[in-house]
This record gives sequence, C-alpha cells and structure tokens, in this order.
Amino acid sequence: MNKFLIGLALVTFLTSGSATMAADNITLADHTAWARATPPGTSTTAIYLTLVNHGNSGSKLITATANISERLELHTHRAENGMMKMQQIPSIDLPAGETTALKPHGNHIMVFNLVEPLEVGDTVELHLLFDDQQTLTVEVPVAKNGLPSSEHQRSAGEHKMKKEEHSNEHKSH
Ligand SMILES: [Cu+2]
Repeated sequence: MNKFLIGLALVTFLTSGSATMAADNITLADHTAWARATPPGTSTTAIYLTLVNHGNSGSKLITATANISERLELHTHRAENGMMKMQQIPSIDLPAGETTALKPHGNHIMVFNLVEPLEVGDTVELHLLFDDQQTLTVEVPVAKNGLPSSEHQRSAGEHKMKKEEHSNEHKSH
C-alpha cells in the first residue's frame, strides 16, 4: 500500500469515528428553554434556550422546527446606527466544550405566522438540527417574561420592553 492510500484510509477512519462520537454531544441546559407567550393579535414570538456542546469539535445549530409554525428562523441582534436590530442568520455556533445561550437581546429562534396564540401553560415541542446531522428535541414551556427563576424576574421589565420592540420591527417587514 502506498503512502497516499494509507493516508486516505486514515482520513476515512477518523471521519467516521468522529461522526459516531458526535451523537448526543449537544444537550439542553436544565430550565433554560422558554417560548414567549403571545398577546392577542400577535403572530410572532421567540424561543430561548441554552445549549451545551460536550464534544471535542464545534457544532452549529442550523434549523429549528415545531408544529406551531412553518416559519422558524435563527436570529441575532446587531447594533446598527446605535439601534439594536434583529437579523436572520444561517446558523448559531456552538463551540466545543462551551455553553451557548439564546436569550433576549441576543441570538434567538424567531417564530413567524403562529398557527394559534401561545399561552402560558402550553408546551412547544421544538426540534433542533445541527450541522453534523445531530438532532435534539426539546419540550419548551410557554412563559410571559422568562422562567420564574429569580434571575429572570429581576429583568422582567426589560423583557417586556423588548417584546414590544420585537413585534414593532416585524410589522414593518
Ligand atoms: Cu427575531
């Protein structure tokens, strides 16, 4: 066997090896997932959660789906002329060994064209797909201003303000 073939065999082995090991590397951090309840007349909302990549290689969240809407998008906030604007992004990086939070004012999963309003007490079954074909299904509770933890309640007022800004921006699209 010449050197090229040996190299090729090694690369093939490593590739399939890492693909197997990538399974279940990404988990949801406990009590971090929530979807924002929608007031009457609103058909857009956002979902937040924190993901942990336990693997040795970086991953990317590339798609989110749920039966509440056919249009879920990955969004971020960017400063533009001193204003924070939402923008769709193709993926969200999940660096190896790190915890990545999707939260108000930052990255989030945007939901458009809700089939019906989201009410507190509802649960959304959210399916996440990552760039290594790994998938994760998350039960997401619907809440008004985040989860009822002390940390979230402290900034509840801030969340409310953000929500109004959010829906206004989308009406103009
Ligand atoms: Cu958004």
